[in-house]
Amino acid sequence: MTAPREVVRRILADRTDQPKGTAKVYVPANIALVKYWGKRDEALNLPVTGSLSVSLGPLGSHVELSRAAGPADEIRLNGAHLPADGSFAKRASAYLDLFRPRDFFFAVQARNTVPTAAGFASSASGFAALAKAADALFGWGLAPRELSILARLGSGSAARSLADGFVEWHAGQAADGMDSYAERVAAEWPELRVGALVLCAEEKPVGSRAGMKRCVETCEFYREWPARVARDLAELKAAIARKDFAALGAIAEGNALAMHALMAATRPPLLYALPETVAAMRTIWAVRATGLPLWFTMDAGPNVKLLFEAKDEARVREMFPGIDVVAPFG
Ligand code: 2P0
Repeated sequence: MTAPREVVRRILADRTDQPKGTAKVYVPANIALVKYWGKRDEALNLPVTGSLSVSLGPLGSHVELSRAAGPADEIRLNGAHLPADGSFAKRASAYLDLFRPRDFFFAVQARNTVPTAAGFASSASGFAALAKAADALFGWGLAPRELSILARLGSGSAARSLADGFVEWHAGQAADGMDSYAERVAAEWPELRVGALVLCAEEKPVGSRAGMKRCVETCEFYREWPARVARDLAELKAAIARKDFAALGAIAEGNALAMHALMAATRPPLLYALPETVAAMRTIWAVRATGLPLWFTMDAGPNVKLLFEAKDEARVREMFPGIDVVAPFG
């Protein structure tokens, strides 16, 4: 097994580590249409399967990175100083350790435009922004593929947050993960809309990292998942290429429900849906039966992300007042 530090050493090769002032970057959050669920290597966040997401344009993470004055990392999130022993600061510092020069501490100012309670994950954009900011601060000039690999070492889904639009993360096969990176799918879809339906803003009892590990280890149907994902990925890419919204919606919704079926068959079971989640799904199915092309996807939590096209936005907002709507293609 290759250690994360060894991967970073291979990527950075003989690049310098002289910091240049302050680096300021932004990267979008992303939402998977075909999900990443299960790892073949936990240390390197190498996935069992590929996945395909859409980046959320203006919803994401701004990060400013520079050298800290004192002898410890200084991490601020949305203006507030984070205690060094908190879970977020510890995870960020452990990530920065992977490329920390000797006797060097980082000042990190992170600001999320993903509303924290909106049910869109911010860890993907957070770690992707840290990787991109480090590249800028040290002037490494990494290629997009190398940057995606570096981001993946922080959080798997971060590999997909370094490009706009549709992004495919290739699972890869190499033990060191050098072929496991994400890249943009060449397609535009200006009419596509993603709506966040927030049903519960509380922290979930089992995070996705622990949940996917438990699922791979105990769900007897997990062995069906790779073939399902391979089919969904092929069909989704074809649907994107011909701009077939009903197909995109059906594949994304079906893939999310298949992932949640695996979760339900995990021991002990993982059930992220709340009664409100089920009610929302039934409403979506009922209005779709009346002819409105509205679909959904869900991640490891109770909130629902609506998928629709711009022409239907007013009707969707009527049905679900208070949703946050994103146009991923501007
Ligand atoms: C996804 N999720 O494709 C899937 C769907 C959750 C459900 O990627 O352990 O936070 O850092 O690699 O990236 C969430 O998992 O997990 C996730 P790690 P990550 O968006």
